[in-house]
Amino acid sequence: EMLNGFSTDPLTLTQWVLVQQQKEAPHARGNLSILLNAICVACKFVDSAVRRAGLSDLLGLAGTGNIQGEDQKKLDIVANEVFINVLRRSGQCSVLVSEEIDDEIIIEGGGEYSVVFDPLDGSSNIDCGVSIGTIYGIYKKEKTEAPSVSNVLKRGRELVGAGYCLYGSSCSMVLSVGKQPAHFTLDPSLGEFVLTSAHMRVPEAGRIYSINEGNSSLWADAISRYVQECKSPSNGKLPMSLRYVGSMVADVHRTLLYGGIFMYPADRKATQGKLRLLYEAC
Ligand code: P6P
Repeated sequence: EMLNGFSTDPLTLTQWVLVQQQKEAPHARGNLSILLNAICVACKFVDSAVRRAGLSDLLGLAGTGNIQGEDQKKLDIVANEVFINVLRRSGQCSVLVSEEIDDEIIIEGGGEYSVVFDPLDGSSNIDCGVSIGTIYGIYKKEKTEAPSVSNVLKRGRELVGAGYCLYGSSCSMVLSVGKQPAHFTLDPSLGEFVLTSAHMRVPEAGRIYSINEGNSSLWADAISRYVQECKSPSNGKLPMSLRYVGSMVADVHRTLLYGGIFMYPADRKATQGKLRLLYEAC
């Protein structure tokens, strides 16, 4: 309900997680809720660092590289450290796997969850103020499983939770714990993510296609034919619009909200595609 532009029935992410978990798993001990709230706290810290980056010495390169062979930005390092520390302190994780570091982190005496995350995807866009994001996925370790990287080398269907946080014109958290994703928007004056859509569903049809046209000379013929159809529909319909930010979380979020298609197909340069299954397909 809205009254003079103010929601009179706000539901924060913290409350939603508790209500959702209570409904889904009434006998749960609340460990997943604690973990989800830790992820939420980490994202708020990263959002705060991203907003201040231009004003503090947080822009630019860190002078190091990551296992992906990418130059790390200072914010990459900050975001990675924040996630590792907040997740470790949550007491719910036994394995952390970050796109920014070479090996998995095993937490002795940790909890039953393993988290894979890209703490700051799209960081090549940081210095020009383009939206960037965090991507995460949560697996639950079987009681009999020893903590190891194999806890996260499972099918996506075995994820118990996954989502992303978009640091854009506003800060959006999109989160699923097995059902349709919910969308929360950070209210900076509250420091809380407030529910904006309880059941996100991509529109049936969309007028936007999203791909890096700069790679068109490298595409397989089928991709070229499909993109040509987007640009010049054989049924005489109006062409689709191209929108490509080059920051996956921004491109995916827009596609989820407005419809259409986002693609990063394998090509002669990236023969296995560029986006990493473990992190960017959560
Ligand atoms: P390209 C960012 O570096 C990223 O991993 C994704 O966020 C993004 O979708 C993709 O790479 C952009 O790649 O080759 O189009 O610059």
